[in-house]
Amino acid sequence: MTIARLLLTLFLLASQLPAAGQSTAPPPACERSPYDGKAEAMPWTDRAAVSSVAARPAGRLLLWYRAPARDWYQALPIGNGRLGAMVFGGVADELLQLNEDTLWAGGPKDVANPDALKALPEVRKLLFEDRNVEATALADKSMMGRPSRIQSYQTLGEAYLECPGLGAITDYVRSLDLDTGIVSVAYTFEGVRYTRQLFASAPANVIVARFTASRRAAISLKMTLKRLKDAMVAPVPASHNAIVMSGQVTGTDGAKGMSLAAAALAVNDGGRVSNAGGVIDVEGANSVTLLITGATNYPGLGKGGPDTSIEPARVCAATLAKATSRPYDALVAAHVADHQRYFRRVTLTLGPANAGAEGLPTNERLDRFRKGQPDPSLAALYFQFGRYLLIASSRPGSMPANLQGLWAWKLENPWNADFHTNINLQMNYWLAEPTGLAELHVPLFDLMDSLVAPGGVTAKTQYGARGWVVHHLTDAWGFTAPADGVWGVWPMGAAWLARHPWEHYLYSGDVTFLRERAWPLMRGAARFVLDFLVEAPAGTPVAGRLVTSPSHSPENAFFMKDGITKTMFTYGATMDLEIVRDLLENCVAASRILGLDAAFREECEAALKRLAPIRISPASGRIMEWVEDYKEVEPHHRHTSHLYALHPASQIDPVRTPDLAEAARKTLQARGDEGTGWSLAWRICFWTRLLDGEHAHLLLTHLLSGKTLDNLFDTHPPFQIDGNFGATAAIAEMLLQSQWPDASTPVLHLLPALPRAWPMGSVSGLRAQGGFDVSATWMDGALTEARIHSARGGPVVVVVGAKTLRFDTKPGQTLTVGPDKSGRPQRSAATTR
Ligand code: FUC
Repeated sequence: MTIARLLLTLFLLASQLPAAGQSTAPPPACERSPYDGKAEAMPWTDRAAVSSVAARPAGRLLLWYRAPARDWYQALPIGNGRLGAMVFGGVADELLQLNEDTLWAGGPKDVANPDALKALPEVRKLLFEDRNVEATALADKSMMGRPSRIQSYQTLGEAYLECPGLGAITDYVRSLDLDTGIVSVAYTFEGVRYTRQLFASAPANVIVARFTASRRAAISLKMTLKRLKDAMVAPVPASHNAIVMSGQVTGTDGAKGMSLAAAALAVNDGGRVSNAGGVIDVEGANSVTLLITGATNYPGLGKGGPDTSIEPARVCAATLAKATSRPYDALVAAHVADHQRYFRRVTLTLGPANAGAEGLPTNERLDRFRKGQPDPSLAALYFQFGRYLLIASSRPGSMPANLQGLWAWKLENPWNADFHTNINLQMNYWLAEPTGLAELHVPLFDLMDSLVAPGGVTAKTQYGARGWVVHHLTDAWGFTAPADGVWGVWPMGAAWLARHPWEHYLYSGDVTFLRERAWPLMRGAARFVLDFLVEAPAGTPVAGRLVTSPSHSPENAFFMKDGITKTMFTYGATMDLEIVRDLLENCVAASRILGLDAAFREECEAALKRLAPIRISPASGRIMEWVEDYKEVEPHHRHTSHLYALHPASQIDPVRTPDLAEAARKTLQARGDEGTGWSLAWRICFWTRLLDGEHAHLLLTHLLSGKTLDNLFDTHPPFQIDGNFGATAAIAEMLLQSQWPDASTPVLHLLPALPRAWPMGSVSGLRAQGGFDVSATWMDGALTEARIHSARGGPVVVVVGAKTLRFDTKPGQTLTVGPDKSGRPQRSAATTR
């Protein structure tokens, strides 16, 4: 090297060093401030210098990376339905952002607005007279909930960890194995291979973090718990190895809410552990298992305000004591068995395989996909990730999955990470039945049960109606009134939700469930609707027919006939009419099956005869979104509410209603192929129902390349989990659709929307309405064999390509449907499994 070169190199090196007195290195993790929630993605810096060319770890269904997460959107989620963590995977500085799914600010309140009932006739009159602006002002003044805002779901806090690692780190790898529900981190430092395994155990109710190393006595770490406000950490009295963080939340309104606690305990093999100052300090251990848990004094859905008899710190202590009594091997074995009980019900391979892509770290694989490289198995991974997320965020007894599942790092999260009921909450559960996770649907029914009483008060107070109502959002405290703005005056939330327990019945055929849980929910939602419907007066386009009023097509605005005035407020928006039809038809079917409530059934039937129909615009050939053929303010609006009839309901389909299906296609074409994450997921479902696998796949490609973060979370933006769940359901529907419309003969459509991009593949364990379990393989875009297991027996129609096959099944029987010599499917002998 010449002297000049040497000088230049020295200069360049020096210019990269911090100036004297100025340090750019972040402090060690335990000394950092807790997060203030301001930065968009919760950044994180690991002091270790990581470089890695590590090979892909073993495991078929992996998200994996060669560097620690630099922000929350790269961190990996674990959860047991109740407790969740985002694992950053730092070497010297590790961060676990923690959640407990009941941790909401606020409390129960009677929020119904008594002025609404008086204003209702006037609001309706104004809307029927096309005086929408005046109607908006009056509704804004007299119909909004009191208050009209809810409080946020909040983070539990963070666990900060420090480990040795200030030096060169090689062969770093972190991964999430969807099949085991375990996040692993491994790296080499000073000749020692360090490994961590982290998981959220449902059986033990704790988050487990296990630290091991290739050399004895090599594990040293420090760990503490923090929260931006409302909580303090301390050592657990009379313990040397446990810490507890306790506090009480405050809302944005300053009101004190529920109490919370998080606690951690270290179980070491060798070395020493202490807990001075609320920091767990482990030195020279052979291995360490950290157990972390959290609790609140939330009393349960629908059970009033915080329960002062519950002491969250004590609950945490009891949980940790129980978990500590089990050796690590037993904890991990119980977790894996519990996770796989759900996860392994469905397998999916989509080909052709792309070994190059599959061997890449997930972020690089996504980058390649964004550049247009085909990668069918990325869609299969995304599908299984969606199932993983539901298993991790919605378990029997837990809260339902909210807008972020249960992973949220702020005190005030986007849209409060609430339960949005004008699409998002419902979308979260579209995958539950078809992808073999029916039990995980139950938290939604628990939430619905808890809304019947407050929703009944709102129905009576605001509309003088029977039954129960929910508007466009709810929270952990039974909020059911209109929220946020006049677009919140949309009393169709309960009516839409009522589709869910009905579908749970359709998939299982469980009449006891239908009678005991579904029917009361459906009937109550329908009673509200029956009382809410009004006859459209003379002079309106649907004069003499029943319509909803007031009404919105969530959350789209239109120009009034003057072409200038913008409004969202109306009567009889098409989506409402479709939801009402769906609910009343389902109630008629359910009451017949149950042999119950004949008088009520007749009421439903009478209303159905008078309900305003879905209409096709003579001008555009599209499904009309409103009662008049108004022009949308945003033609590409993210909601496509007026296609509810196509999906999730089954009022429109290409075979039975070809004209409406064609109008739906035109509607979708006009809405375009761009949208938020969840919006694309819904559009994939629509195209799938139109049996257009190519268009469905195009939008799935947009979702994966444009609305998917490095950790495969869906982004609105920001992160919103509905898109993950909705697209998972859509992929299932590309492979299998089932309808049991009149609850007599289920119809199963095999490979209804298979795109050319997936010419070969196999799926097992998908569920179909009528109690069927379906597996299929295909090659060159055509079915090679399907096995259809019937749990309940009974007739079934199977559609494959152009063929329609009819079978009578016995309970427990498996049908095999395969191709004949010409490659077309035919019926073969029914066999018993
Ligand atoms: C609906 C959507 C928004 C967002 C919010 C949580 O209101 O219109 O895009 O997803 O829910």
